[in-house]
Amino acid sequence: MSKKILIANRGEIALRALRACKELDLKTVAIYSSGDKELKHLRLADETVCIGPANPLESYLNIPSILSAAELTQADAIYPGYGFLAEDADFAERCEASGFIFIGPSSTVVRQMGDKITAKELAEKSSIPTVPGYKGKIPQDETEVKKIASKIGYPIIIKASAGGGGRGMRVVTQEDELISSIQLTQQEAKNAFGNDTLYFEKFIKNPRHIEIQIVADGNGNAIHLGTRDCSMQRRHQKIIEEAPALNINAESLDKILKACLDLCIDIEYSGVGTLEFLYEENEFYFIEMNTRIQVEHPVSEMITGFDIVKAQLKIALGMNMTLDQKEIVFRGHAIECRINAEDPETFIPSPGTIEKMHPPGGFGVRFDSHIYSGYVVPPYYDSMIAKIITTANTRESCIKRMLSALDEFFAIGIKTNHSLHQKLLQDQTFCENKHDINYLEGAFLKK
Ligand code: MV4
Repeated sequence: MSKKILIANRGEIALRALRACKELDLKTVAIYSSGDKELKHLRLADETVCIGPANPLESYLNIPSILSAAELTQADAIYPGYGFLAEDADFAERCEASGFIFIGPSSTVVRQMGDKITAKELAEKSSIPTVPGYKGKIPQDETEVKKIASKIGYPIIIKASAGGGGRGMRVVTQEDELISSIQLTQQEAKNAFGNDTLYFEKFIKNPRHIEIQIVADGNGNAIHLGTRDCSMQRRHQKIIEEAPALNINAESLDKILKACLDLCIDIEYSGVGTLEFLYEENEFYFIEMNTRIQVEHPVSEMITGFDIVKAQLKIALGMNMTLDQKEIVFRGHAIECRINAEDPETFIPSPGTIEKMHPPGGFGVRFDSHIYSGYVVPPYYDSMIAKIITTANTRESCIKRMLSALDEFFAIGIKTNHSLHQKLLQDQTFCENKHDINYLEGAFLKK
């Protein structure tokens, strides 16, 4: 009997997951909110269940509603995708407790990595370099705290242990701002996460954001699919990602990759995951680990030919698969442009009807999207509507191919960031691969 997967997400990643299920002869249940009746993957799924109103709090974030849909359809496993409940340890735990397979690592590992202090400690135990700082209990005594901060050296960054992805952090440049910054960050962390535990790090000023994709089976086998460079971002939203990251010190990369695999083995990691690093002056600094599939996974797939989503399903369902690093062959380069329904200058979301659209195509062009002519982009969710991925032998030819793909692609009726991508791909700093995490919001937009 073939297993049944409930896809607990929407948009392009729900479609991506559905395609992978079909290839593995798995049955599918697509859940949707009442604001999402026109989603493409609903027409392709074996069963569909409306789980609530358009408001994500009442649908895609509504755990009882999702578990009811899984009961009702007798699903075996739940695919969380990214965003929504993908890294919610309570959700993973409740799936497990209700007898459903959570397609991802164990709720224990999701919880450990969700706590950024614990994540850092686990990384250090497996010899992964982290940002120098302080992660004990922050003392009440002001002189003590000041001592700790000056030992690290200003500027420092205060982070909430329950934060991550850019939430709950504050940079402190001098001692007279330290105490008030701690109080502010603590209060914000308490309000946002119900947990006010903080830690300190040296603030890395102009790093690149490099990440490593791993795949592990929880049984002593782990492989990596190399690096991605995700430095082109605005307000913690990545805009362009590529694989592999170029101009990385080969010796330190080799060490880091090995340490990442050691971590996976040490914590019995099961599923796919991403270790995030800041990279500056030939040094890697681990910051966080994501225990989910990421938006930018296609660029790693394109340079390895390894289907990351299929691997998630196979590992979680205990299907036969081998994870052998020797079988992973890296070839060429890949770039992804995230197409958002938003104003290219103000970045204000622009939902509405896509009156007409044409996807790009051709050799080395991949279009991961749920949109079609006549589709209405709802206002309730993330504004990303498509991902264009190009693959070629070199970074330079990838950029050329992307410019051509962007020329082909159009979606009228809504505003998109199409023109921003065209500008970025012709930008000298980007073309020379000299941008860092501050470039887009800083030098580029101030031009
Ligand atoms: C930092 C940092 C500089 N120094 N930590 C932001 C998201 C979260 N994952 C960690 N982040 C940062 N941590 C130290 N010690 C700068 C950032 C940061 C950042 C990191 C990656 C990608 C984009 C970013 C944008 C602003 C700040």
